[in-house]
Amino acid sequence: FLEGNPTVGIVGCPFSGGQGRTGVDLAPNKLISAGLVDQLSSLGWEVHYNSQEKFIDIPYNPIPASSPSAPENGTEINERSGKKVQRLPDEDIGKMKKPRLVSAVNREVSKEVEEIAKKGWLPLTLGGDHSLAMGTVSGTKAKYPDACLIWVDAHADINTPDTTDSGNLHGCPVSFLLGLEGTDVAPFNEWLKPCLEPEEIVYIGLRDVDGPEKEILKKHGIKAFSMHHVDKYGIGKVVEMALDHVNPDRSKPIHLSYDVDALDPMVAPSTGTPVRGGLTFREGHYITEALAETGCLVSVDIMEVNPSLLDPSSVEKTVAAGCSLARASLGETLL
Ligand code: NNH
Ligand code: MN
Ligand code: MN
Ligand code: MN
Repeated sequence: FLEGNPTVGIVGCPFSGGQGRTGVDLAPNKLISAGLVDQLSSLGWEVHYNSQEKFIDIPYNPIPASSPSAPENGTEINERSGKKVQRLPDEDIGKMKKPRLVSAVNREVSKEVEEIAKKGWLPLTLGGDHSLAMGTVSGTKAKYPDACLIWVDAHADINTPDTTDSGNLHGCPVSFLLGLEGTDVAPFNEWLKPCLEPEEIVYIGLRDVDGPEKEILKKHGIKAFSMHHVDKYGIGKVVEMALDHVNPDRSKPIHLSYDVDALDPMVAPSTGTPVRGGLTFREGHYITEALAETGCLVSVDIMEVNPSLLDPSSVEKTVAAGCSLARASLGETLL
């Protein structure tokens, strides 16, 4: 599906507004500092890398209005970009936290991913938290309307604004992409149109799914392979069954959205919501290798690395895992 020389457009998204912990916004720079650009070039890819500024300067408040560092008139200097930015208020809407910020950032991400995909390149989005998949998947779908989605995660991220307990939008992107009941809300409905059908998504790695999410999966007949299935069938069979479900002829473009918390916390400890009993290093990488092997991968997300959590060796492990998942997705281990 890609055109010309194999080219990857890296979209670094230093964004943490879809959940409660800071630090996940540091991941793109960490992954890049770890040498990802050179690593992908060595695999024979032409690599383009965005400036992250446009995401940093979006004018909703990562700093709470009550913060002493927010001056009277609401303007402040953004530490990251050095630019003066106006902070607009971003009150909860219903249970949703930071809805305007999450929406505005994803709108930019969606445009950028769409633009890269339309050049015939592969967008590789480095999160940031997983709310960013609203942008990445809708951007991919704008170029490839028949793309299927493989969601690798401990969580289903399919809460709606009504079912979410936490109010964190990183737990909700899939419901918005599907257009489930309760997602046709401002500000998201100003730009994000439902673009995914229930039979176009498949999950791998689930082990921490909320009650209402289980109901939604059942109601819409959404295919999910949990860790129980990985144990029962082995990862090789699980990936084959997953592909048979969303891409039986291996003829459709594939978007891979990879939350590193799918990996066991021993493999990827520095992430916001680790859950025991996850994918081994090999199982986690096997998925990316098998997808690379199909030749159908057109877009990849690496999400939820949080370099501010735990000790330096945990951070290094997690960043290294993020880089190697990206490399394996782009064919590193194919012979
Ligand atoms: N299901 C929970 C929620 O809606 C947790 C989601 N957390 C994640 N998802 N890390 O990948 O908030
Ligand atoms: Mn996730
Ligand atoms: Mn997760
Ligand atoms: Mn429909």
